[in-house]
Amino acid sequence: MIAATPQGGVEQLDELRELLRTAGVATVGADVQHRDQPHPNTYLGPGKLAELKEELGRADANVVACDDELTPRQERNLEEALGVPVVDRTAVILDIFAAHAHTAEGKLQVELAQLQYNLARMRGLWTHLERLGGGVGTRGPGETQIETDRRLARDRIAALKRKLGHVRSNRMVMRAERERAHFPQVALAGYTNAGKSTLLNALTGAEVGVRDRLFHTLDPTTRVLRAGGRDYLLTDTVGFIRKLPHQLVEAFGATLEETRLADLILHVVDGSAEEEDRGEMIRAVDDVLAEIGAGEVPRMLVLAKIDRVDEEGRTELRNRHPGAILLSALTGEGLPELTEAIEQEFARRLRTVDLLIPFSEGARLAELHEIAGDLVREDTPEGVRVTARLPAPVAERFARFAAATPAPVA
Ligand SMILES: Nc1nc2c(ncn2[C@@H]2O[C@H](COP(=O)(O)OP(=O)(O)OP(=O)(O)O)[C@@H](O)[C@H]2O)c(=O)[nH]1
Ligand SMILES: [Mg+2]
Repeated sequence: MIAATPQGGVEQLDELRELLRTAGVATVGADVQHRDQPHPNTYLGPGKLAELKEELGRADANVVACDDELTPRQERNLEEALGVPVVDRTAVILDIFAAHAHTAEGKLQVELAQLQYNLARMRGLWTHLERLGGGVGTRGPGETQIETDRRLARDRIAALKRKLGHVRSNRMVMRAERERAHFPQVALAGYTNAGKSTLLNALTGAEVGVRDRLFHTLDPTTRVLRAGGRDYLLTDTVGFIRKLPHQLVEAFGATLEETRLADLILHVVDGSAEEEDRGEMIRAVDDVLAEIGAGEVPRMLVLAKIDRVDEEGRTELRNRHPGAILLSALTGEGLPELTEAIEQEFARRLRTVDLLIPFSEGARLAELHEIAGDLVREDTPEGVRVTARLPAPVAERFARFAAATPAPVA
C-alpha cells in the first residue's frame, strides 16, 4: 500500500495511514507530490506517476490510496498507469463505516452513502465508454449493462431514502415525547477518536464501546445525566473527520439530527493532540457542524484526555482556549466542573414562575415535580401554590396557571 497526497509533508498522511490501519490495511510506503492543484486527469503529475510506479514494484504493494476524493476519471487513469487498484480517501472511510455499522439504521445509511459514491463512478465509466463507441452498432452490451446497473442503483437509493425517512419520522416521534418531558438535550460532538464515548460512559455509567480506532461509534446512544437535581439527556454519536465525505453527511442525516436539534453541544477535543492538529480538528468539526445546520446551537468546548498533558501544556491549553473545560474521562478529573458548567448553562435559560395549580390538576403538579425537582410548594384553599424554575417552553405551557398575586416572600 502506498499513500499519496498532493500537498504538505509526508506527516500529512498520518491520518490516512490511521484510516487504513482501521480498515485493516498495512502501509508500506508514502509519497507526497507538490503541486498547486492535483492533475485533472491523473491526480499525480507524469513525473510523480513514473516514480510511484517504480516504488510500487520495489515495495511489492498491491493497492494505492490517495488522500483526496478522486474523480472517476482520475481513478481510472491512475489504475491504468499504475497497474494496481487505486482507492481514494472517501472509499477508505466508507469501507470503515461499512465494517462498523451494527444497527439496521446504520447499515442503511452506509449502504446509501456507498451507492451514491458508486453511482458517480458508474456515470464516469459510462461517459468513457460512450466516447469510445460513437459509431453505429457500437452500442454494445456493456453499455446496456451499465445503464441497467445505474437504474438499479437509483432504484435502490430511492428505496433506502424511503426507509430512512421512516426511521427519521420514528425518531421525531420519540423526540417529541422526550421534548414533552423537557429534559434538556446535550449532544457530544467532535473529531473521531477524541474521547466522546469514553466521556458518555464516565458521566452516565453507559457502556458504549470504546476503542483506539477511527469511527468506532456510528450509532447514537442517549443516556440520562443527573446533575444538581435535574436530568439531562446526553447523546453520543458518530465522529467527524477532515474532508468528511459529503455522501456520509447526507446519508447520516437522521443520526446527525440528534446534534442539530440539541440544546447544547459539547465539542469534545483531544487535548493531548499537537497544537496544529488540534486546531485543524476543531476547524473540521466546526465546518461539519455548520454544514449539518448545527452552527447556531450553543456550544461548549471540552478538552479531553488531559491526563496525558503536563502542567505546562495545561496552562497553554487554558490560554489558547479560555472558557474550555479540561478533563480526563479516564481519571475523572474535571468531570464535576463539566456537570457544573452544564447546570449553569441551563440555569441561565430557566425562567422563574409563580403558579397556582388547582387540586383537580394533580397530573400537572406531578409533571412539575418531575421537571423542576427543587420547586417550592404551599397548599392554599384555592390549590397548590408553586414557585419553580422552568425551561422557557414549559413555563409557556403552564402560563395559564399563573398566580394572580405575587408569591409572599419566604
Ligand atoms: N488517556 C486517555 N485516553 C482516553 C481518554 N478518553 C478516551 N481515551 C482513549 O481514546 C480512544 C478513543 O476513545 P473513544 O471514547 O472511543 O473516542 P470517540 O470520540 O468515541 O471515537 P469514535 O467513536 O471513533 O469517533 C480510546 O482508546 C480511549 O481509551 C482520556 O480521558 N484519557
Ligand atoms: Mg465513540
